[in-house]
Amino acid sequence: MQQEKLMCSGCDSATSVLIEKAKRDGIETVWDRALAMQPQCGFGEMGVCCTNCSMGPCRIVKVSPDGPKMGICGATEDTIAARNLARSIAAGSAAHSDHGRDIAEALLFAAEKKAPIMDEKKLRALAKEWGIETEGSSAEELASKVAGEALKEFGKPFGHLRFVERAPQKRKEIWEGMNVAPRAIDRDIVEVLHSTHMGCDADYRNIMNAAVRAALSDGWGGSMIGTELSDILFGTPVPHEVEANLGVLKKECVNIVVHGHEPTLSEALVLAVNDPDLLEAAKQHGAQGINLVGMCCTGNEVAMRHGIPMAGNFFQQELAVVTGAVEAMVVDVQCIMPSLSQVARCYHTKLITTSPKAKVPGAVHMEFDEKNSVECARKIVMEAIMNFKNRTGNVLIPEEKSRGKVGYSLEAIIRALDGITNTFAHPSGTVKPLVDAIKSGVLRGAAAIVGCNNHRVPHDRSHVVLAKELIKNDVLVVTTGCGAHACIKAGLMSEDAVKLCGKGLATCCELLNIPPVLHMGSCVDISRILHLLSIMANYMNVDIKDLPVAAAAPEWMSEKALSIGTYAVASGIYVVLGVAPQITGSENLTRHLTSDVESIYGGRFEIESDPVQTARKIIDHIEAKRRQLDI
Ligand code: NFS
Ligand code: SF4
Repeated sequence: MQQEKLMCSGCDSATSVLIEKAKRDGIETVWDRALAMQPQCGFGEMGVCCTNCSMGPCRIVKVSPDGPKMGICGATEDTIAARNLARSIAAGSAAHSDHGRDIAEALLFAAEKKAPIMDEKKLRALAKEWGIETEGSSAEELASKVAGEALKEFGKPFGHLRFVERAPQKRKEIWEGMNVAPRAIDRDIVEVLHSTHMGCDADYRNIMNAAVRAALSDGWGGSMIGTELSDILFGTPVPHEVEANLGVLKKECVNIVVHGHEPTLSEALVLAVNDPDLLEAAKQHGAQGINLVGMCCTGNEVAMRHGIPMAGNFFQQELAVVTGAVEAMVVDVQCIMPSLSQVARCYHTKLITTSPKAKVPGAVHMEFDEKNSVECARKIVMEAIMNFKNRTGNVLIPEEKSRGKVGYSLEAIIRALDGITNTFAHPSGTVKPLVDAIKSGVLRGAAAIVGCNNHRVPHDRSHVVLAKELIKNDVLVVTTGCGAHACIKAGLMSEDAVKLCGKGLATCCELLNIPPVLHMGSCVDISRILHLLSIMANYMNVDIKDLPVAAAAPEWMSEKALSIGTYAVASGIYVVLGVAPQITGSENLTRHLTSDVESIYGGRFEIESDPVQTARKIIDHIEAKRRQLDI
């Protein structure tokens, strides 16, 4: 049973075919290591292992039979579990926000170099939103000012983050009342590290307040900066068809997989693979062309903006190499399994790291310089081309691939909705059709399915089963990250998926020509969802917590996912986690997060591993919210 649970249960054949090949080739994958790891450490699993100082590691023990359970310094299970969780949330917020900072710097460099700014309209709108004078300024001047203001968000000494203003008034009051309104991104993250230092904050509720503020500085800060500035610099996504799954690799071509997160690298690669000189070089080296495909969140970014095929999600990264057909796996930051270097060694694949923040022993490091992005990308592509001749006969590209429509940015969703009203105006004016559809009950509500893969759940199954259950019950699904990969692979972003919908949702999809599962981007793009919900709540004159919406991270694993879940809850959203966070050793903390916080923020966590039950709970939540709104 354990083994069966740990293994890929065959959600898609491309994955299972390559797991078999990995076995034949003697390659160990994430599933093998997860199995070898059993049983996992119970103290760690429950979040009550502390290594915050060198008197530890501590688990909680009783000195006398009736005494309290504590670590050596007297930290209780509540303190230890809360500190561990808060530090994870801070790390997640740091990862997303540092990504946002890199994008702001890239926008600044682009402005200096007078490189193209792809969405000037969005740039001008954001400048206006931030009170920057736009009249008479060139795009470069404005880009430079907006980037400068964005960079100040990380360390400004006074005030609150600018994007907090996007939240409904009632939400801002709740945050101010709790003293958790995010101030400056770096500061809010640092404060968590300070207060969770040995001998500092011991009150789990207070620790969680600091963690909430750091998480909000991710969702309404670093991530939102990442998304908005990426759109300005590289273009705001529009809907179009893409192919997905490992079958997108091409036998006759130089295959380059770009994996990681920041669009700066992937955008430069998109330019480089279309360079006529490099295409010619590929031909001279015996290939028919260059095939760039995307993996994980960076795959979402380039699919959304350029229609680059989506090769797969987190648990498929090793398998991409196992095909034997990948000349280069080019990575930047986050969600890159260090095992890739071991796997790559058994094939001809070059693992190329590009970020000074993420080097892997055994990989080739070709540092990516944002000031000289295209030249760096060209060198990387050439490295891949020259590796084509080293491909052995041990190649297996699975046949399976699917198609679907991606690219539903906030703007694209609003434009699609415009299909019914034909009244294009400011976004806030045009959520009317969506709100009308929800009010009339044609649509019951909306749910976000986000997050990673995790060996504790059969690969992709929870994402897919949950999405199917929801659309069957007239709940519109929006998705990002590895959840989005799972959904497109399962065909849920295609026209055919309309057949799986309830009558109301099917009608909406046909009328608007949209799939029932909307791809909204990478994990930083969950900020698009926050923005959409704010606009809807403002339009309806309610708070986000009043909307018939919910979120689920059915296969989550990363610290970023914890930060996302926390800012979602603190923004008033009901969030179902398919994998229990490492907090269950503290009853108080578990109760706090799954129950008590609801009376503060209106959102809360739920832990539910069964995707059908998850759907039931989400639908019940949505129906309860409808009743409260009297619709
Ligand atoms: Ni987001 Fe998960 Fe990673 Fe993306 Fe995939 S694992 S938290 S989904 S690629 S960040
Ligand atoms: Fe142990 Fe306290 Fe040190 Fe943690 S901080 S390792 S509980 S002594």
